[in-house]
This record gives sequence, C-alpha cells and structure tokens, in this order.
Amino acid sequence: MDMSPSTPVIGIIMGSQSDWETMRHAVEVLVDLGVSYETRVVSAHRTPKRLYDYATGAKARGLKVIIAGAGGAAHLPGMAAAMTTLPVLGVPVESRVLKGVDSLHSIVQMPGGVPVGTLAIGKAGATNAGLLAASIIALMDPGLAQRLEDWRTRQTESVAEMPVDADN
Ligand code: RP5
Repeated sequence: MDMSPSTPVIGIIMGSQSDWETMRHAVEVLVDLGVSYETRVVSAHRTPKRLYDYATGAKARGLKVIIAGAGGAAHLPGMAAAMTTLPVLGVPVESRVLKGVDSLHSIVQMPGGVPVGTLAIGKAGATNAGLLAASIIALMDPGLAQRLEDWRTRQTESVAEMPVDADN
C-alpha cells in the first residue's frame, strides 16, 4: 500500500500481513508529520528474494531510512541491515506465544558492525520508529524539523496536570 503523496523517503517493511496492525502506527506518525513513505510485506523466511531485491535497491530508489517490523524469529531487520548502509530501525512485533520477547531478542542482539536501531515491542515501538525516522529526515529538511517540534509541543500540551477517574 502506498498512501504517500510523493517519492518515498521511508520504507516500512514487515514480515507478514499480520504485522500490519502494529506497523500501521509508524505510518500514522508519518502521515501526521507529512513524511513520504511506502509499505511492503517482505519476509526474510518466506520471500527471501523479495528481501534481497528490496534491501539492495533501497538506496538507489531514494529511500533514506528503513523501518522493519517482524515477530518471532525476527530476522527481517538484521538481514535488511546486512544488505544496505541506510539506517534500519527494527520494531519487535508482539508474538502470540512469547509476547514479543523473542522478537526483541532476535532484533536487538546484532553482532558489532551491522547496526539495527531497535525500538520497544509493539505499538510504542512502531510509533517511535516513525518518530525516529522522521527526526533523521528532519536533519535535512527544516520544514519537517518544525513540524516535529510542533508535534512534540501538541503532545506536551495534551497531558493534563490532574489525573481523572477513567469512568468520568
Ligand atoms: C514473522 O512471523 C512475521 O513478522 C510475523 O510477526 C510472524 C508470524 O507471521 P504469520 O504466521 O502471522 O504470517 O515472520
């Protein structure tokens, strides 16, 4: 799915359609911030050729950052990072059996020399991957840098000083 208006600078890949429920939160942030992106299902295990083509071609197509989400034996971010020098941000998807701890360990323990910036398990990780990718792009895009500042300000202003009962 490509909902982005212009040439994508961020590639969001995921190991399975089942990861979309998590990874859509990265997209929500990029839409809010007006950052161009593309989304693809790319499995390290089920579609290795698709992964090879995606990772080796990403930089030449103009992508600047790859966000890769996967669950279980989550090799996708690490294998993508092995084939490109673009920054790769890994999102551990919450797995049914081991609750995403397996995904986290699979993604975070990269050997020295092939980095993956690993985020939190699940929705928070996907949201923060979107924000982190945007802040990388913002280094070269003053307009986006301002939108990111504004996004943070709105978030700060949305936090009430006093707690309220949930059923109010
Ligand atoms: C991983 O296996 C995917 O990233 C997904 O999180 C997990 C389960 O995939 P499905 O069996 O739901 O397709 O490769």
